[in-house]
Amino acid sequence: MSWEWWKQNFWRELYTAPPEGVDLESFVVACYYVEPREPLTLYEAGLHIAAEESIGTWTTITTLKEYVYRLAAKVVKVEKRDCERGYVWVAYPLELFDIEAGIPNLLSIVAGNLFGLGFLRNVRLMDLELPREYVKAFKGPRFGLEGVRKLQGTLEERRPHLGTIFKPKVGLTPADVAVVAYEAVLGGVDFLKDDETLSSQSFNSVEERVPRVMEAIDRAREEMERGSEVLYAVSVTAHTPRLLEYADKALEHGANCLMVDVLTAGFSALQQLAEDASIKVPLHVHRAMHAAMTRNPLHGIHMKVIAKLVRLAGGDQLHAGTAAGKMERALQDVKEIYAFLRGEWHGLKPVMPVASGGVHPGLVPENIKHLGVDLVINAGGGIHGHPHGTRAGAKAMRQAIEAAMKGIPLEEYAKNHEELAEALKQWGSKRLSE
Ligand code: RUB
Ligand code: CA
Repeated sequence: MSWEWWKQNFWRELYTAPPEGVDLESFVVACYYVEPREPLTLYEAGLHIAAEESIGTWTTITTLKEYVYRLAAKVVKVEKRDCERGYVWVAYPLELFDIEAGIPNLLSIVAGNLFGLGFLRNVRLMDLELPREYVKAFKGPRFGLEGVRKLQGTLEERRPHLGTIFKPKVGLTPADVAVVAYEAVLGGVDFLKDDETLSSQSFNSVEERVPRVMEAIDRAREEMERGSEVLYAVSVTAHTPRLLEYADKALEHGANCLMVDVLTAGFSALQQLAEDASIKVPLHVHRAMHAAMTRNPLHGIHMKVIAKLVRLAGGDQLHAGTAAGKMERALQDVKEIYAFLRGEWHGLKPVMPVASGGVHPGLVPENIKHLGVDLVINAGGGIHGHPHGTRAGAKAMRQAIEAAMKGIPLEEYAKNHEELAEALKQWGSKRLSE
């Protein structure tokens, strides 16, 4: 059988199916943006992806038996945008996956070798449709959006939660971090978190900082007679055995939330935390390193896919981008990711999105306008950079949230809210053109 014959006939047939021939209940469907190198067409590029990631390779092989054909991935749709550049949908039969092997196996197939194929100039996994049977094999978030709201007493009020990140991100002693926590809670934050580069360094170990921060939170809550919980997400990011050790230590010392950098620690580490029956606290998911995969619009993996995987793995809160802030973003994408996190998905609980990165009071109304109120609005510099310190900074953020919720322009609200007025003087405010 010549290569030419294979390519033109059998190959196409094996790796192609009409969309109506694919039952969405028994296929995983991946959408890729593809830029093939000449002379490959978009459709042929799709065939190569389907072959490489299921039962084929670069040439015909003598070991391929007929009974294996049922596992061939299928190109089900091709949509050209510009010459041979465009979108290809590849349907992978469910039997191809070891569902019990979970996310690593899923990614090795739908996001594996294909990224390195030399005849593709660029290729980006845009989205992943998973059948019910696949999703149902995962427990998903234990608390989710409503569970976190319930824990924090905002089921009725439904305002955004205000969060802060300790800054500087590393270096402060546990005693100084506790002072920052105390001030932030008095200023009105609902949520405190370690930054993504902190784990349990010599200058600030988990066992030293957790009891101090928890004590500071309790002291502040008592002073202000605040009944509802303030969560502190302790970063336990580490290689898995160490991560589990940190999680144990944090919980022993009273931690009420854990944080993991999901892309550096791995989806499996997150899932292990989520499925450990002894861990009865929400999991806050940071996405440091995501932009290496998500930022280039032509290559890599779309953040929407990462969001789906985090929901499968059991994250309760996920950094999902801002409408206005310091990190690169496309607003429409951010909105779609938020909609996915909060929407119905085969019965898995919704995830609480987190808007973070360069947020300050002047940006709060735009974030609420575009992203709604079911989220955590996080500010590090935008709180601790307030000219009158952390407590005033947190107050200014709360005032900005109140103003936005009441539909009152910030400048107007600042007339009788001095912390907000100071913050606006420092950083101004911003309206998006959209
Ligand atoms: C923000 C911060 C977070 C970023 C990450 O600090 O420390 O790590 O939110 O970005 P600051 P993303 O408020 O001082 O800018 O949330 O987009 O993953
Ligand atoms: Ca950070």
